[in-house]
Amino acid sequence: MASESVRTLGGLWAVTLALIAGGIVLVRWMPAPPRSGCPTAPKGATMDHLARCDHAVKVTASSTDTGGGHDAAYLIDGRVGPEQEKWVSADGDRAPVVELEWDRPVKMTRVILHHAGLREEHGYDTREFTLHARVKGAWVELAHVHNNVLHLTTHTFPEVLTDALRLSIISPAVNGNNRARLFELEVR
Ligand SMILES: [Ca+2]
Repeated sequence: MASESVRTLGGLWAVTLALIAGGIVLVRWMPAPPRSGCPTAPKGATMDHLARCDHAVKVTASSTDTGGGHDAAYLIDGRVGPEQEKWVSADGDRAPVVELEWDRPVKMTRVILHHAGLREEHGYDTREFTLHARVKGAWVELAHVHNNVLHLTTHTFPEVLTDALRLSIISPAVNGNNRARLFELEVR
């Protein structure tokens, strides 16, 4: 009888240890749940700016090609690269648009776009696009760039108090490709 109790207790311990070990394996295997709209920042961020996702900013895109692990949230994670960590519009989207929205108005004087050519071939830099800010409910044009050939474009303007910024892609790529590709939408 006594030896049976010892065997039973031993079995319980074995089951308990197996459950604990299984739990540890499960916890280690499960990826960290992404924060809504902020999957990577500020971990690894190399820059801080008004549109970084930890500053109460929401990003939405008219479309995203998620096949390569791309996400619009990478536009506001405070870093450029690695290569797949960018926004790429979907193949059928003929007028790609990205909007940033703050939960309170911010003052901005500069927008810096980090185009895909910074880490990929030059042909993937955005060719033609506009920037608009929402001021008291109306969209005001900040910039309209034609025939861009730069990897990094800086757009300065008189200070605006705004709660939203819109990037509209008119011609997605220097090489004629029909998908927009950007690493970061930096706002100052
Ligand atoms: Ca980024």
